[in-house]
Amino acid sequence: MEATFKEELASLEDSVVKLNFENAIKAAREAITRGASLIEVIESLRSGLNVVGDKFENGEYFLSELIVAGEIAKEVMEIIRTYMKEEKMKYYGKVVLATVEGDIHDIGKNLVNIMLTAAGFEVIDLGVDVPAEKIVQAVREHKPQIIGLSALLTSTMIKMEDVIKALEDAGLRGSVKVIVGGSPVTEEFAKKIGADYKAIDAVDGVDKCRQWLSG
Ligand code: B1M
Repeated sequence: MEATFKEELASLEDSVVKLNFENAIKAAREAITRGASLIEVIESLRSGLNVVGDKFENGEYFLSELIVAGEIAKEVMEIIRTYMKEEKMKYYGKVVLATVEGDIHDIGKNLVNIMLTAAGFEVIDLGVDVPAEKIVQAVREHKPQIIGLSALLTSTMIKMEDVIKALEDAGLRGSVKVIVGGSPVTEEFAKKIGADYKAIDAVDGVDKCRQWLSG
């Protein structure tokens, strides 16, 4: 009997944990073909990556394994991108996205980019390891309504505050909403640094951006 999409999702998660590149890609494709939503695929990928992260933390995996997991995630995201329906019936506005200075994790940010673009936003993605001054410069140049900041390290999330301060110093804070995301970032931290919102995940982030620009 053919595997169901739930079994394929479980296989995707397991293949990410076991760093089996080919199986992970196959399972992601099969899961979608058999009816899994793209959000479910993202969640299985994320669960698998979380286990890889735990294994890295407890010394079972090393940096090389973390790198392979990142490569698998990129390939799965390419599949997601090809299936993502572009519903650009409405143009919502511009979002500048960046992973903050010192941090090179971009899987979550890139997912947010794919989903914002599909939802009808123009995204200016500044990439990873982006200093506050570069973000301020991008706000001057592109005049976005929203800035989305990502950080995956407890040592770099503090750079989000630098961005907000730099925007204030440049007299630009009032012109943009700032949304922050990434696993170490809490709602309390977001409030403390003066961000407008902490996104739980990409879906939540896109919903908030839509809500802000729909009014
Ligand atoms: Co690194 N890493 N890593 N890593 N890595 C973590 C984050 C870690 C938690 C692993 C662990 O120890 N458990 C740990 C951080 C510990 C800490 O700070 N407390 C860690 C470490 C220590 C490191 C290095 C320091 C390792 C070393 O060199 N010794 C190093 C740091 C390099 C640097 O940045 N300067 C490093 C490097 C790497 C790789 C390059 C090998 C690779 C990244 C590849 C890449 O991104 N291109 C990597 C990976 C893959 C991970 C894990 C395994 C997976 C991260 C990921 O992509 N998650 C990670 C373990 C974990 O997260 N549990 C780990 C999936 C992704 C979809 O989730 O990014 O949270 P996330 O995004 C979500 C939401 O948070 C939200 O939406 C997304 C989708 O739903 N979101 C937003 C995120 N940003 C948003 C912005 C928004 C809205 C929503 O704005 C609108």
